[in-house]
Amino acid sequence: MFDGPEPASGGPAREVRTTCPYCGVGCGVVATVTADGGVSVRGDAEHPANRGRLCSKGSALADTLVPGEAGGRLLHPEIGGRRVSWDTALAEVATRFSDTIAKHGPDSVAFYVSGQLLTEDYYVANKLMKGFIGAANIDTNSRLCMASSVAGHKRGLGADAVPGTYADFETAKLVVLVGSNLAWCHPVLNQRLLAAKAEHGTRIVVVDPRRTASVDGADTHLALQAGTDSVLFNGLLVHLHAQGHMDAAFVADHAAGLDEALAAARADAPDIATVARRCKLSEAEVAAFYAEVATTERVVTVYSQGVNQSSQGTDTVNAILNTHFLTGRIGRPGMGPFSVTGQPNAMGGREVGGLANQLAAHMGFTSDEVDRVRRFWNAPRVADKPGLKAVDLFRAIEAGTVKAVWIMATNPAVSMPDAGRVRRALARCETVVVSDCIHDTDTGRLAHIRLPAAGWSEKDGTVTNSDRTVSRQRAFRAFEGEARPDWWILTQVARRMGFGDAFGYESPADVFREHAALSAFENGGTRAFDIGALAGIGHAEFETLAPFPWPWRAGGQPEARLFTEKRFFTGDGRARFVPVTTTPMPRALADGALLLNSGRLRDQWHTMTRTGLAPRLSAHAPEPCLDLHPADAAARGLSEGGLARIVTVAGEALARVHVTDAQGLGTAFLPMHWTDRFTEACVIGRLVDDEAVDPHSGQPDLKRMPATIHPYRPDWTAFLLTRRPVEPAHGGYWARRAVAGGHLIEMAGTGSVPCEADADWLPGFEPDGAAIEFSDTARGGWRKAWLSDGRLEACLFVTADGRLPGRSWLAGLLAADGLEDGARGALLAGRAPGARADEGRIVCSCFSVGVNRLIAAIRDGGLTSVAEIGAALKAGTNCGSCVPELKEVLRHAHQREVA
Ligand SMILES: Nc1nc2c(c(=O)[nH]1)N[C@H]1C(S)=C(S)[C@@H](COP(=O)(O)OP(=O)(O)OC[C@H]3O[C@@H](n4cnc5c(=O)[nH]c(N)nc54)[C@H](O)[C@@H]3O)O[C@H]1N2
Ligand SMILES: Nc1nc2c(c(=O)[nH]1)N[C@H]1C(S)=C(S)[C@@H](COP(=O)(O)OP(=O)(O)OC[C@H]3O[C@@H](n4cnc5c(=O)[nH]c(N)nc54)[C@H](O)[C@@H]3O)O[C@H]1N2
Ligand code: SF4
Ligand SMILES: [Mo]
Repeated sequence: MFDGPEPASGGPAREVRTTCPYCGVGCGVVATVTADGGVSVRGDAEHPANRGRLCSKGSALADTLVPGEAGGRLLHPEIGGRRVSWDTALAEVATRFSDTIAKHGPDSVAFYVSGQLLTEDYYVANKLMKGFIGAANIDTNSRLCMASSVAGHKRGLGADAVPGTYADFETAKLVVLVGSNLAWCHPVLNQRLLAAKAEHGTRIVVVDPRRTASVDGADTHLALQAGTDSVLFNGLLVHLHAQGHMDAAFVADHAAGLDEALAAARADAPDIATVARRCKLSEAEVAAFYAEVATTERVVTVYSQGVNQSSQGTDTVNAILNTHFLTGRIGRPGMGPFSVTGQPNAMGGREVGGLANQLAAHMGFTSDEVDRVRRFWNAPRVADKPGLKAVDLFRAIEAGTVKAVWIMATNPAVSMPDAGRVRRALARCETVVVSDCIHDTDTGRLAHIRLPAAGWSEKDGTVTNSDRTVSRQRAFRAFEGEARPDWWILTQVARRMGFGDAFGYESPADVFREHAALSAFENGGTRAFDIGALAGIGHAEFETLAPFPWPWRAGGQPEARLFTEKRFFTGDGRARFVPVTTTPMPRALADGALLLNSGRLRDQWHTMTRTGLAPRLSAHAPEPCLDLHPADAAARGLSEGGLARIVTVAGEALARVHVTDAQGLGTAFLPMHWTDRFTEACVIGRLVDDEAVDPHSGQPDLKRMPATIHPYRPDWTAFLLTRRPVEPAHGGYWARRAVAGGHLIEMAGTGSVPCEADADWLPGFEPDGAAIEFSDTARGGWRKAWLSDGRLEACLFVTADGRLPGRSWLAGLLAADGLEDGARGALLAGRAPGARADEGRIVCSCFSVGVNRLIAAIRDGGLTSVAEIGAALKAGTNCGSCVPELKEVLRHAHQREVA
């Protein structure tokens, strides 16, 4: 058995340098482990990505390291829900896969993996499937994330390579954020950008249908109609060309295809008036943007999911690249197209070939490449054609042609479009294996075999961030329970399938060395990804490996910037202009329907399996909220804080309503994070269908789903504070979040007020201790609290008139060891005598400052700026992620005063 890291046992505190497991910024983290095993984290001042900074999620990393079952960890392998030994589980996986292949051929099995695997895990998974099983049915959640950028890069640059480095954000004069909410999704990079702006006035333009937190730091917001980015950039190409802003030497000597691209752009976006009309912007806005780009040499165009997650994502990427080729703004400091990657190792996955249409080390499926990889791996049957992309893969599972699937480090029952179909497909699949660190995930519930994976702090290997910097993730805690790293699990299964000779790895360093060697194998400068300098790296060197950007060719130096010589990875070395024609909306929008957009919140990570454990991260957005424009809300009889039912052709959901003019008219926004584990069905994947995918990248269109929205009018509302999680079953609305010491569950329903005798509305809810209760006949409800050994075990407040006390004080009691004098008597009133007002929703998660306290301080203290708020309450003075919201609160508090 592989033992892994040493547990902390006595001795002085030690510090370990590692990398944050969340976003693609890839910040360096220094973890300090004390003698008793306690962990604290700080930003690594020596890491080139963050130079000491961390955002709210990175700062709260230690809070998510909750040991054992309380942390929700999957601690042991399971078959059919019963604990088994590793040996039994590994043998079962190997046998089931081998048998299926023997009966139905290699294409009847599949892996669905993730940008949250380490490069070493990813390499082994890809090698096993494409080299030894002999099919290319391994795809990754990067299909939902970066696939359009990959395809766009390959068409334009000849290789999937981000040209620049983060330093370009600081040396640019103009940074254009297209479909990227950098402030929430890449917060440390955003902080670097804002620091540069403060220093030398970098101009920032945000192109996004919503007014996001990123707009707060920007000079201009182009709130264009969703899906019209390609019109905007086609128009820009036409404008730059017409106004003589072409770098003629670059275009003549280093690019190809301008005429065709220009012709297509002219047909799509002949003039500013047409662009303005199609994008629903004013002509003045478009003209000003074009003039600024035309007259600024150092322009960085940053793009992310607003571009990628679209049925024309690849074309939009190329429309952006085209403008950089025309002006020769690439391969030079402070300029270039810049795809910011989402997951910590989205890039690593692309390097090893984790997508079904790649082979390995930036190679595809030409016969030369297949032959090269076959010789390097000494593999019997390397796949010679692409495999199924995510949407098709799950459809094949549904159709029964894929009979065994192994899902690693991703939660497709939530994150895939048409997640209802994905769940049905998995429910009927003969063999579903799920490797995850968390026990109870929506996907894990559908598994036959569950394998406990080592998580961040226990795993060891490398990740690559958005600017191609490879960093080490290092282990500093012992494996939880029997959890083991993914590369080890895969290696063990490969050996049991009879491929032991090719899977002799005993450590991540063994895998990394081979990966580095393959990247250089018969490369000769033809493939961008080459880290041949590390092909002979020893264990000790791997331990101390400092962050470096690729390529790092044998005998050379790491190259932070690509294309400095203006040579691209196309056969003739020229960059390729690609003609782009904007396609119509992929789905018809019926009368009264809104376009449902989806994306991320500041403090949650995807399906919340880890960030959902941290009370301080869950306080920022306690419930799933649907953002609506005031006019759209009014037209539907919806108001702030009410509940909405969202209906699409794929499914339904319930969410809390947030009315805001940041949301464009005719559109709505729902966060992607909530799962069945945290709410009564507000799973984003159940609302978005899988009909619209990009023809080049296979990336689904996730941000433009027609939806009708109706009020949900409950007859009763309630909340429950409890030490143990509960999943209500009353058929109405509920949402759970972590609070210190337990869980807070908000509920609402129709019909008669549930009474205590209704046993099944709170299945499994059996609090310890003695109860005190109060029947609130005036409000048609009741309140009850359970106390044991002088501490609060649970309390339940139910009302028919919608009025309930604030939750902060009661939640605080759950965290406390015992009740203070007077608290017991005040319990069922829900508020301590003389206590200060309820904190309300938490805005600053670093110092737990809520919206109610902010408003009171602004009013009572006459505060007028974020700096004054910081001085008075500390809010906004640590990671700074909440500054845009502090400004919003200031604005609203003052507006209300005026009104
Ligand atoms: N806090 C947090 N940070 C994260 C993550 C997380 O879960 N939580 N996940 C990480 C991952 S994997 C990823 S991929 C990144 C994603 O990072 P982002 O791409 O920045 O995040 P999203 O919120 O998905 O989408 C960005 C924006 O696209 C806009 N948009 C929608 N449609 C259009 C359109 O047609 N045109 C334009 N121009 N914009 C449009 C949306 O309004 C949204 O504001 O974030 C990473 N960082
Ligand atoms: N509608 C809509 N849908 C979307 C998006 C959107 O914007 N809108 N965004 C899409 C994008 S960009 C992405 S990246 C996806 C993300 O979607 P998912 O990949 O499904 O989301 P996660 O919650 O990050 O799932 C990761 C899982 O891996 C587990 N895990 C973490 N570390 C490890 C490890 O080391 N080993 C193993 N075996 N397991 C581990 C976690 O506990 C968690 O269960 O969602 C996509 N879906
Ligand atoms: S910016 Fe991204 S990588 Fe850096 S601390 Fe925050 S989540 Fe982690
Ligand atoms: Mo992503």
